Amino acid sequence: MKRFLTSAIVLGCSLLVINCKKNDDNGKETVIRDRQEVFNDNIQKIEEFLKTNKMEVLEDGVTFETVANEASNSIWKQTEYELKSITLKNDTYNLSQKTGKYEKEVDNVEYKVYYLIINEGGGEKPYKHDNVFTSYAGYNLDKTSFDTFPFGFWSSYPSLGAATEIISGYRQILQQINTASGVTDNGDGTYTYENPGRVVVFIPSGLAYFNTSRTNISGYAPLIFDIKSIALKEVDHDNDGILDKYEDVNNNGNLWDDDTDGDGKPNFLDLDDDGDGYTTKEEITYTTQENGETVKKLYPFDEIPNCQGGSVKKHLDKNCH
Ligand SMILES: [Ca+2]
Ligand SMILES: [Ca+2]
Ligand SMILES: [Ca+2]
Ligand SMILES: [Ca+2]
Repeated sequence: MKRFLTSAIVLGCSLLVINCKKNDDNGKETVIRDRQEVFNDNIQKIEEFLKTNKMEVLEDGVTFETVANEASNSIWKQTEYELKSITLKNDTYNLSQKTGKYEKEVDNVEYKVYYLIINEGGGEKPYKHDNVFTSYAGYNLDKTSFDTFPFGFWSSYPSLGAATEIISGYRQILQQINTASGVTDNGDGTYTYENPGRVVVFIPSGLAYFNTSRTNISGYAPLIFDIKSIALKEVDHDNDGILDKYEDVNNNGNLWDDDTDGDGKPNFLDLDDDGDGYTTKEEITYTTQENGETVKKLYPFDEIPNCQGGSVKKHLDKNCH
């Protein structure tokens, strides 16, 4: 049984794992190395690390110790936890100060990410846009710890209110493990959780801070995280009454490419999805009688009607409202 504090959820940009955006207009230019070249260099260092270190799993965090190249107890060769890898793309979008629109980071690299599942977790796997409560310990490849956050924090993709956006590699690996099986509100500002998912992941810098250095982290450095996944919340980013998961109109797993009215704001961030001048929330509201009074309600997603003669739900069809 583990405890965490709710007060830990409100955080500024001092927390290392958070993907704080650099100020665009400070006039300083950084020489940026080629992303593919940096990845090639990073993955070589990561694989060398895996082959020449063993790992011990502690209750909170891990320790590494140098062993002979490809020794049977190296992370590369050991069999206690399966060493897995996955190919991930950088899915970071930034709000452009020039156009006022979200634009995807230009990055075509296919990143190989190594990870070991320490515990599957007894809860659910998060959807990419869910808010997730996680805790972590973070290490550099020189085995120094750059940061730990044992109490945990809420993250969001993209950032929403007090829940901050985290680096792409951290966020995406959460989809490989489950949250805790149960979280109990103790009523005193603390919660208790059981059987959280836990993963140790080796993240190339292109899915972390890339050229930006941070306290205890150098530019272009790959990072190691030991992460516990504790809880998730489904999100309605634009608070229009439709959960993010229902705003993937073309059903391709990517919410950024669904922009029904073509105004540059994807539906999950657009208050008026079809651009007819009536907000989505207004369009999915109906009135009914309850105890002799007229009340307003929102249709559950499945029950939102089409326009007469239409083929899509009315909030996506500008021919009616
Ligand atoms: Ca929504
Ligand atoms: Ca889509
Ligand atoms: Ca739109
Ligand atoms: Ca509308």
